[in-house]
Amino acid sequence: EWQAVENGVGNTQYSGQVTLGSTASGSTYNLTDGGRGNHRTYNLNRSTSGTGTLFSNSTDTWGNSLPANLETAGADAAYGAGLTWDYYKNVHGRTGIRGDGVGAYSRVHYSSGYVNAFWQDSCFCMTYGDGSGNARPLTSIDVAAHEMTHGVTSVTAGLNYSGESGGLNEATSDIFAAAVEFYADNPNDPGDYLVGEKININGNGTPLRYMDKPSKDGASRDYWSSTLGNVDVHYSSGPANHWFYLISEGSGAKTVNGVAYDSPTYDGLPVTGIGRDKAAQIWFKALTTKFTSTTNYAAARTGTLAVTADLYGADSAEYKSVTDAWAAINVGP
Ligand code: ASN
Ligand code: ZN
Repeated sequence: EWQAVENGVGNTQYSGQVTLGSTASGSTYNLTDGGRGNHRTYNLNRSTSGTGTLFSNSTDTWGNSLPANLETAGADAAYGAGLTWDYYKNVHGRTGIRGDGVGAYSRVHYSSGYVNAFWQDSCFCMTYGDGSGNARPLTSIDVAAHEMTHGVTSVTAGLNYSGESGGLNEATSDIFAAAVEFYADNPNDPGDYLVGEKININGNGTPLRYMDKPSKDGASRDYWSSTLGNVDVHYSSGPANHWFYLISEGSGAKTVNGVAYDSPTYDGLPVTGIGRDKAAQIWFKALTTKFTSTTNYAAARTGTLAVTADLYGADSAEYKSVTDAWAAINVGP
């Protein structure tokens, strides 16, 4: 059946009023993003299996910012997926998670009081809980980009989700979560090097993770050590998140979009930032051309240096900063 590609209005919880891609079939609008590979957004309505129902209505206006209604989480999830689609397409030339122009799908309102979100290769889909207590639905831009990036990692490097490669897998999701949030340039959710700052996951207003100094969360590692592969992948991501912050912004104290950072180095030596756009380009190229399922921190260093030499030359300032940033997290030659 013919479906017309439409632009609807999303009244989101985290990002204000936004444009959402939809499709029209007769007098019914569906939250199927016709301009982005037909990425679909479903309402699980507290179920934990299947796809529930595709969000649809007769107005093409989705959600209510506050108080949120059942469509609101759908609007936020659809917006985050659309931004992530646009980021990979417009910045890295990758159309869709597989690069084949085909969308995935999102499911919101998973279970009750569920404080997490996840990607599954098996359904090529991502799923969001509603949070519980003070924690809000997990449908912020950075969480959406984090989960969708798990799909990209899976079909490219395929980094195994344990040991050091698991930490690099998690860091890849946090790195592109930050990159997408900056790309979005949404005044309601300005770009930052924090993960999950909008969802109040700890109930006290603090974010889930900090890229400038990962140990601020009380569990993540700041630096590589020989025991790094023994900790949870959401903590062994710390040194690579820290690397990304350092290579983007440089070491020491800095304020970006009103957020104050202070990034230390293992060797006590300074790192000069090259900007997050170049940093993201280096990580994306390494992820898609150098990293494999078993890449560890030492191999990630080698891979990023190889692509930096390709992009900027081995005598470049960029190459020196990439080298310095790895040394700053205790990964050396
Ligand atoms: N939200 C978590 C993540 O994407 C879910 C998990 O532990 N896999 O990393
Ligand atoms: Zn993850």
